[in-house]
Amino acid sequence: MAAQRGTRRKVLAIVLAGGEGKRLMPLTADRAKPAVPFGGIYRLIDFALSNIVNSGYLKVVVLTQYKSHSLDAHVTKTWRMSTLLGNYVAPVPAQQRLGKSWFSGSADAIHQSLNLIHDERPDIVVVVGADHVYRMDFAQMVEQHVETGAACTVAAIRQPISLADQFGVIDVKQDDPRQIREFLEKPTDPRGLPDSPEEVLASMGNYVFTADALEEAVRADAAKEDSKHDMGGDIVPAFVEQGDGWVYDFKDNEIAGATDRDRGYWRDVGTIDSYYDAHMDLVSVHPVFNLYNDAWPIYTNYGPQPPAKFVHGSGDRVGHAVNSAVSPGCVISGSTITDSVLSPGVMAHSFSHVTGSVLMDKVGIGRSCQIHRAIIDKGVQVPPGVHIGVDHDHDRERGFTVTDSGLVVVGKGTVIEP
Ligand code: ADQ
Repeated sequence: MAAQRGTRRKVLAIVLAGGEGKRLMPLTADRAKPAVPFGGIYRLIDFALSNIVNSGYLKVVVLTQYKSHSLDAHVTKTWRMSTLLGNYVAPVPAQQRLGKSWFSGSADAIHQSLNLIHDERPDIVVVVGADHVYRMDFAQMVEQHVETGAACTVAAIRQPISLADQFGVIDVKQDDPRQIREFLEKPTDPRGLPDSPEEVLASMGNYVFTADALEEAVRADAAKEDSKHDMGGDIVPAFVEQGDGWVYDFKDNEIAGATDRDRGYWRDVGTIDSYYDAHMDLVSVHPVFNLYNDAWPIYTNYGPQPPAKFVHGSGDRVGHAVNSAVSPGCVISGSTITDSVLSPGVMAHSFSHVTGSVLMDKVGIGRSCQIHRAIIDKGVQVPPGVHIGVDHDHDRERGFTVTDSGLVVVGKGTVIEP
């Protein structure tokens, strides 16, 4: 089976994990975007890495750059594999550089790491981003890449035209919809699809390359002074110009155990709003994204934790949670949690209500608190009686981030006055 899926070719996977994630501030104030916690027990990068490993690719390098300490720690702790069979998931920091500068863009990150490709001598290189929530079998994309004889294949999904300026937008050839006619990185004036004017075909930031072609392309790009050395902005358009850019349509990707609801699910969690919405996709009664599909597991590591516990609190109030994901190590004592995602070690006390919120590791909620549509970062302690997300002016006065849509983010290290 594995050989029929194109995996007989030697494949190296490269994860681009250097993104700064400015639009996720303050969650990225002291961690790289791929290390941002997600879904209670995961980090964003766990989705890309789980997809790679479940696709059968076990030689993986993770190119890191910005504030990479917690990312390195997570990758090393969670993803260390037996080297007996020559398998590895290796974080490679930006220090391994050719010139004086740090990586300037994702293509430069690959250029500076060409020695890794030389060491491994793969036929095919799969390059993926590290900040999306989805399941994808890359072996099916590699199979198409080999079948078409492409040098560069780009995974694509339809997205609303209003989001086109966040994506690489693909226009395909009329006579062969698998060939890219034009690739525009983050266009401000995009054209809709002929059969659906309100949508564009967007690059998912996942690519398959023939190894030699990738090396040649990043070398040529490195020599260009006017290049931003960006995979989406420079490398893919260069392949398209040569008539060698192909599309892999994500809707053709079949995942074992997928449900009708979560088939084809893909979320770019680049902004606070999309990060929050992707959490809400997890906790609805019939989840839009189903974490419970053990045919395609999402792997992670959160250390030893006791089971979550729900207990009577003061005044015999019943501690309970509904439409919520509650991680191990949480204690819900006499408080009510609804439509929320709790990371390990959250402690919530009596008479408190938490609704539509994301609470990260070891957040403490004192007695009689009201927390509404809030994202509270690791370790923040909310003193008794405090309201968050109830009065946005007051939230801003206390230094919390409030988005246009009314989400409140309380960053790591915030001290909240009682
Ligand atoms: P963006 O995500 O905006 O668009 P970019 O910021 O380059 O592009 O990030 C792509 C990936 O590379 C991310 O996973 C990021 O963490 C990583 N990265 C960025 N700079 C890096 C560096 N110097 N070293 C290592 N890793 C780095 C991209 C594509 C679009 C596509 C969207 C899909 O450019 O065409 O539509 O992804 O979300």
